Amino acid sequence: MSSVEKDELAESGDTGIVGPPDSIRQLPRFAGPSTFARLPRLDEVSRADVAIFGVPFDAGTTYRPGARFGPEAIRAGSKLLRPYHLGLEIEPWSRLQIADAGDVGVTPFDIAEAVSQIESAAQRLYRSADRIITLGGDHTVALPMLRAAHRHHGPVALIHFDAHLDTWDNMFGARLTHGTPFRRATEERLLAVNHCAHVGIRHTTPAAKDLEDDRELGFATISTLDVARRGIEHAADRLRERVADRPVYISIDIDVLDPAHAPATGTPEPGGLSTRELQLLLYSLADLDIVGADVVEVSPAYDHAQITALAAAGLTFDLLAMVARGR
Ligand SMILES: [Mn+2]
Repeated sequence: MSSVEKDELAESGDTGIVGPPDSIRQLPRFAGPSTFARLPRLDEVSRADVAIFGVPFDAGTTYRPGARFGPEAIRAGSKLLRPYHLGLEIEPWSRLQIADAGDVGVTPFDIAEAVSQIESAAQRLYRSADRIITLGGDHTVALPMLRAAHRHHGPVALIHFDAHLDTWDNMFGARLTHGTPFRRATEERLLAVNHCAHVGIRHTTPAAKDLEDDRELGFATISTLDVARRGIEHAADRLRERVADRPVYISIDIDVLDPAHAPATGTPEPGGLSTRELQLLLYSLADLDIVGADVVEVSPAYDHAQITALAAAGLTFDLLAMVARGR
């Protein structure tokens, strides 16, 4: 079968699933409306197995702002994504109806109000989509998304890829910030306690006690150095053991990657994972029951040649392929 025929098959099979337009005879990849991977908008299909959901919010940021432009940057970085995932040997959008739900309307001025707007919009979105993959936005947005995921799927085992713990109690007295979502999620019992883990923690943190506090909340930590010293499969085994057969929510802060692989982010830390290391780790987790995910903290004003946007879009595609594999 030629690649052109294969492309067409993915886009209009007997399944009724709607995919992207034909990039070779209909509409080139750099043209047309900007949905994720040129997929249909949610209002163009009756319902979706997975909805892509933009949350352009960054008022919870402590250092570099700009992640409110993350969703549009990730969509722009997604235009070259082709149907077949070579690593996981699957075509996500001929298996699943995937659609772009657009961006939530969210205030840039009031964090509490924004969090509640995001939560309500996600609740509404679950009426027409089983699973949501969120494009951030700063990491604050994980809290309302976890609230909505909890209502829909029950307590989830969180696998959190990040350079930072994001379980601090407050920042400048504020309890809703991009450094606190997983402390709030734990307090609100949204997570399957003792089945969650951080991956990629590294370099500096305000105090040694942060790790102790984090352990008391019920998290395990696999640092970047752990991955480097003991290997990716070891990390994957620990994570699979940790979450067992529970529904999994994957949160990817793009700063888990080294600044060489993702320079455009709010709080960059040297010594991170490469994009390829993170992909290998994700592919080893593809058999998990992934019920939700987010890719956050892309701040495109600091990007060069779309390095970060391409990584974030590629990781979003990896997540879609993982969901397709798990079903
Ligand atoms: Mn984070």
